[in-house]
Amino acid sequence: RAVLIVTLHHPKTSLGFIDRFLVTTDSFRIPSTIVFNKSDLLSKKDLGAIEYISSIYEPLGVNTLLISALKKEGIEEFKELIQDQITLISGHSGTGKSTITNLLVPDLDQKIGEVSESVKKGVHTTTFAQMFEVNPTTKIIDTPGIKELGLIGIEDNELSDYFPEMRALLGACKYNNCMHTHEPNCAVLAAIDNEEIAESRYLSYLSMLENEDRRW
Ligand SMILES: Nc1nc2c(ncn2[C@@H]2O[C@H](COP(=O)(O)OP(=O)(O)OP(=O)(O)O)[C@@H](O)[C@H]2O)c(=O)[nH]1
Ligand SMILES: [Zn+2]
Repeated sequence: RAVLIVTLHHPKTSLGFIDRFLVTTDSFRIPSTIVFNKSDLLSKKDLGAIEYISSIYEPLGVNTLLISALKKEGIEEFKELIQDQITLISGHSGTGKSTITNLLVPDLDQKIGEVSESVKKGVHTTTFAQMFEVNPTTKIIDTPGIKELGLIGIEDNELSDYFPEMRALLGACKYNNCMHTHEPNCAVLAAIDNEEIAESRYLSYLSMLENEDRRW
């Protein structure tokens, strides 16, 4: 499983970044979970935003979890999620990956970086991926904070295969080489009109198509 640690603030994680991550994990058929960390910092409005984001991703088979590593809230659910598996933990620098790893692997004192006030993107304290044993059947791989996530080796014409809601419409467009951008009788464009596909997801798709190197 791949877990993406997401924070709304300090640092802010964009939907585009989430979508890039999910395209990558989907292309490797790795089940993914979005974990919202730093719940202790969230306002009512923020909680509404998280509910909205969850409502986009849950129907796509990406489950979501709200935790506070600082207040140790939601950690039991997190442990259940990763039990008896190898889990890749990813996310922007400063989202709390090291703090979470420390909670899961008690006899470990990983260096926890301060999120720098000026940059708000955090300083890189984890510089290479490390595997830790939570218990004999449960391991986590803590990856360095990622600022840019490249989608290596995905061709334009296969990109929509890694968006589950577009994949579900495979063969439904008039043209079988449809890129879902302007073509007549495009099932994806129709689904966006019907609000069956979230606009933010489609915008991420377009942005990934536009950016040759597929970086944010
Ligand atoms: N308020 C709050 N702060 C948190 C929480 N979890 C982590 N932090 C703080 O966020 C900062 C960054 O945490 P780290 O665990 O170093 O983040 P990281 O994702 O490992 O960062 P890199 O190692 O740079 O990739 C630290 O100051 C933590 O104390 C949380 O749940 N709430
Ligand atoms: Zn189409």
